[in-house]
Amino acid sequence: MSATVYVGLGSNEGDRESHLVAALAAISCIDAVSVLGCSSLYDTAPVGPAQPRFLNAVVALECDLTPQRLLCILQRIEQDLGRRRMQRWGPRTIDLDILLWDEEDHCVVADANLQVPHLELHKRRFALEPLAELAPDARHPVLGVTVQELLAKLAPQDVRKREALYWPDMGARFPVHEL
Ligand code: A4P
Ligand code: MG
Repeated sequence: MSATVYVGLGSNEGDRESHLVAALAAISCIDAVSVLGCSSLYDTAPVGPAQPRFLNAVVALECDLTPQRLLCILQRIEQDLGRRRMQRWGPRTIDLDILLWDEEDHCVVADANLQVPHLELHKRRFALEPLAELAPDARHPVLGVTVQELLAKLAPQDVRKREALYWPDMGARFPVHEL
């Protein structure tokens, strides 16, 4: 059964926008996945250890894969784009996180290597702000509140919308959740 899946993208090494665009291009080539929408780009202060600022975005996907299969493919894309896993939460060319899985059977995943919703999602303005562009009314299946309700409760964080050079402008046209 097809699911609507929200994936967070982050980069804080090298040409950050090019890494996000390359990841989006690779995601759009995955069999059984189609891209429904992209948020704007956000320039964000790092959460966790001191490191360069991130560029973050969220994409909405229609996906006929299992969560584990999608994770495996996203990790392969991270590797192909030069991601080296050295320090947890450390600088990276690209990080791809499955944020929400909007489908009856899989909306909560609690495997050793995969937790969906992403365990930090509700604390992170750098993920929730772009997600709210695409799916303000999507409900966090564990906390039982919507994305915009989570955002309303969150303390301010340094998250600034940024003009895109190459990243597509697909978010403003529709909230994906209403499709
Ligand atoms: N994993 C479990 N659940 C998921 C999921 N829902 N999506 C596992 C993707 N992966 C998931 O991730 C470690 C392991 O998480 C994976 O092997 C996978 O099995 P990783 O990408 O290897 O390492 P990481 O990203 O350094 O660790 P982690 O815990 O995933 O960190 P996060 O949550 O990705 O946070 N500040 C700003 N402003 N913007 C950012 O994008 N990102 C991080 C990293 C920290 N601070 C940031 C940002
Ligand atoms: Mg990660």
